[in-house]
Amino acid sequence: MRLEGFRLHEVEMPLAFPFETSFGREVLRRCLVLSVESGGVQGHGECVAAREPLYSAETTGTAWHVLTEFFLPALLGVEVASPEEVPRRLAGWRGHPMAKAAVEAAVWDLVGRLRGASLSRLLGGTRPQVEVGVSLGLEPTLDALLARIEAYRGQGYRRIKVKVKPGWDLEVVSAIRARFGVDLPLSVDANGAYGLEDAAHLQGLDRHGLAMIEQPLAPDDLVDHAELARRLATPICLDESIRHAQDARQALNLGACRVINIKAARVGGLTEALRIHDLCRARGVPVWCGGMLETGVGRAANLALASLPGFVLPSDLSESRRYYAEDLATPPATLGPGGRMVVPSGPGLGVEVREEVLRARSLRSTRLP
Ligand code: OSB
Ligand code: MG
Repeated sequence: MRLEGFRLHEVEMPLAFPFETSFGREVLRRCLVLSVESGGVQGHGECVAAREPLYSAETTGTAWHVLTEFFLPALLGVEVASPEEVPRRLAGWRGHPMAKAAVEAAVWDLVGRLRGASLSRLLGGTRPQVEVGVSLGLEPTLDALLARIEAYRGQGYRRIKVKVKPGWDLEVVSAIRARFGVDLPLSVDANGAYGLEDAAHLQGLDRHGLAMIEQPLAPDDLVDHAELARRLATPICLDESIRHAQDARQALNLGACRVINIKAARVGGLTEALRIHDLCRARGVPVWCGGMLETGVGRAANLALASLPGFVLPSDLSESRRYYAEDLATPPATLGPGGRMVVPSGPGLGVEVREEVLRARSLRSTRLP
């Protein structure tokens, strides 16, 4: 298919609940929505880069820049045989994985729609439904967090993940265990807030039977993660540290983690996400699909990815209403019985973009040609 045109929107979406991590609090979420057109059919991809470079170095601004100056002009009018060709054509430009992933996602959606195949099927998904968990931000008080957990547990989420940071960790996990018992599937995510000097402190988590501790140390500290792993009984899961399949292989060889959180956006696209999935599956390493507070556009792609056979742990995929009062895509993602979410089976992403919401939330837009 020939990539005949692109349209890019920067949108601002009010979050249904503010989301706070060790690096900051989000109330309004910025992201980009990219559309690609071929033969009168459109594919859509979300760029999850945030307003500020906190989770990683990319921002909506840097993504806008590299997309409009480099990536989209290089692909405009180009004939591509398959979505895997997108990362190959963009490989000469270093970095900017979230911007690259958005282009690739839009092309996957386009290909699915042109062929009448769901993204899950194109990727090799094997499950019509996936088990999901919920990721809870830092809360002003412990009581507020416990109330949130109570509510989400009642809705059926299969695993609760709570954000932690120095000063908001051991007591929080103790209180959750005291209130909900040892059987509640529970994990913590530090977004790199600790150092190896905190190893003895983090050992205090071991008695709580956590499913995992996600990204305890800084993204670059693969060697220190391996050292920490030797000192902890709690399995380490890496998120920010894994930028591509090479990182995944080296992290596993070093013993830096036992679980990997796969985010297609963090690793430069779905093709690289598949490589990590295949590597982990071959080595018997469990993976799950991470989230970046995506709108319905990005979440539909995450659901398709999470339907692959190696995604054996509950993914960070919550219902639309957990994130947005008014989502960008329809139908909204909802939780079914047993804490499962249905993987869209329609062509491509299997959801439709609500153009009126996209336009209403748009801060700026551009098109090529
Ligand atoms: O570290 O997994 C993370 C959200 C924004 C940035 C980083 C992370 C997260 C989440 C939210 O944990 C997961 C979700 O989308 O529900
Ligand atoms: Mg994380």
